[in-house]
Formats: sequence, structure tokens, C-alpha cells
Amino acid sequence: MEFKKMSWVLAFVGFMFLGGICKANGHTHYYDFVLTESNFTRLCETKSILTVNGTLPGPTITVRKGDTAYVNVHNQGSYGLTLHWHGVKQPRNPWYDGPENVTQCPIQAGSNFTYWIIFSTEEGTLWLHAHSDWTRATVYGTIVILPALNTTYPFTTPDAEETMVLGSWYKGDVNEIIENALATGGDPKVSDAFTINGEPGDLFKCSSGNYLISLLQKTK
Ligand SMILES: [Cu+2]
Repeated sequence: MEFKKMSWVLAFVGFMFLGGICKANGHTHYYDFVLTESNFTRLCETKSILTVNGTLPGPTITVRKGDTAYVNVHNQGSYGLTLHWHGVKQPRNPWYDGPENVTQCPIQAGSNFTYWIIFSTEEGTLWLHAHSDWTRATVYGTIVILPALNTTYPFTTPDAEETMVLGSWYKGDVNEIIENALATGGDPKVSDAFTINGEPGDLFKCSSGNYLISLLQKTK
């Protein structure tokens, strides 16, 4: 009798375990984003900017279609802000979408918040960025969503892949620029340079990163 009961319990546990495995479609990824002020030199001037993990551009999230990511944002900066996963639809999950004061309060300085990001139908390369005032000028990175396992992109596999993020560089404090514009009612000043992967390129003095982009037709 005892043995019979025991085998029923084991069968039930086994069923639950298998059920858990079968339900999981896609992997779960964990990231830590530490928002911190770091010194960067561009256009021959050094200034402190808010970064993710001290890099410009910030990190790349790499997942597959159907995966889930948890991004724990530790705000070690000096003001509250949010992060947004640009182009990720987040079905029935708006509370982790990121627009400040729309779907969440800012993550206060000195605190942390974990975003739950559900990748459903997206495939390709998207963008992540801060969603509070002009913090987005320096807090940004990329999201690479590979096709689900055993599937491919709807085009021939390229010979090589390189991620490029375009940005703008402003001399001075980016939040001061927008605050001044709001206070005066005028337009904010235009950016001092455009950047590719955080570098203005050799049209500007003191640049270290250059890009030569050529599109080549593959001959058979
Ligand atoms: Cu966006």
C-alpha cells in the first residue's frame, strides 16, 4: 500500500517535471547593467557621461526569437531614469517597456530595478536606450535577436556581420542642454558630431575610431 502511494507521488512529480521542460520554449538570459558616470574624450574634450557598465555604446543583449531576458539595472548615477527596449513588442508585459512616468516611475539613483523582457515575434537587430530626458544620448546599446533554434533569417547567411549603432555627441552636459532649451523656449543646440559605435570618425580632431563602409556586390 505504502509502495503504491509512493509510486503515484513519483509519477506525479515526474509528470510535473516533464511538463515544465516541455512548456519552456526559449532560453532565459540574465544581464547586469550598472549605470555609472565615466570620463570620455571626444572632439578633444573630456567630460563625464552616464554609461552602462562604463562603455559607449553600451552592451549588446544577444538572444534568440522566443527567449526571455532579465536585465537588472543598478542606477549608480545621480538622477532617476528608465531604460527602454526599442521595438520589442512586450505583449501583455507593458510594465517592463520603460517609458518614464508612462509605464513606470524612474529608477531612483542608488536603487535597482529588474526588467523582464519577452521576445515574441522580433528577429534581427534592435536598440536599447535610456528613456528619461537626454540620458538616451549616452545610455544606449544593441539587442541582437537571432532566429529561433533550427531556423534561419529569411536571407542568405552573410559572409560577416558587424553591428553599428549611430549616435550624436554634444559638447557639454546633455541634460543641461535640454533644461536650458525648455527654460528659454528655444530649440536645443544641434549636436556637435554624429557617431558610429560611439566614435565621430576622422572628420573630427582627436578621433581614434575610423570606419570605411563599402557595400560590395558578391560575384559568382
Ligand atoms: Cu526607443
